[in-house]
Amino acid sequence: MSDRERTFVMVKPDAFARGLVGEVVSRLEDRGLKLVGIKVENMPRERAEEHYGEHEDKPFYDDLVDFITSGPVVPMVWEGQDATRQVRQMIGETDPLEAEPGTIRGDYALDLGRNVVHAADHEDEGANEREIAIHFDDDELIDYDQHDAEWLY
Ligand code: RTP
Ligand code: MG
Repeated sequence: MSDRERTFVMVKPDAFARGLVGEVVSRLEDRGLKLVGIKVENMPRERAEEHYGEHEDKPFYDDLVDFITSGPVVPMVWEGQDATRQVRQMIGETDPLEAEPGTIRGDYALDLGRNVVHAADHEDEGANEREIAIHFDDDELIDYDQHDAEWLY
């Protein structure tokens, strides 16, 4: 399908600490998205600065980098039709007070900083390629047929 795409998503340290990794993964699986890359790590500060480079001049930038490097994160790559827009919609607004109940942030986020999950911005054309390349080597992303599971049964 021509409009299948890969999108970058990451469980933030607040959600990792609260045991919400499975919840986030489960919601994306339930939506029919295909997991092609996942790891757990303490993000090096240099990479966090690159990841949030677009916010370098914002007053909250230092706090943002401090937060994202404060504990383990789970960077992931998910694939699907219009995956970037789907995921952004599922995540909800940045500020949990604005995020609709039923979205991941609307159901779990504590405040603007501790908002559970990051996802590439669908309005930012190159965001996915850039963020995937920042966090994953090519050989960490795998190819497989999502529905080719007859051997299971
Ligand atoms: P993210 O990049 O983390 O997925 O979040 P987002 O696209 O929904 O929001 P973005 O504008 O990219 O902001 C990145 C993160 O910075 C924090 N933030 N703080 N104090 C503030 O006014 C403020 N604004 C944004 C949030 O934690 C947001 O997720
Ligand atoms: Mg953003």
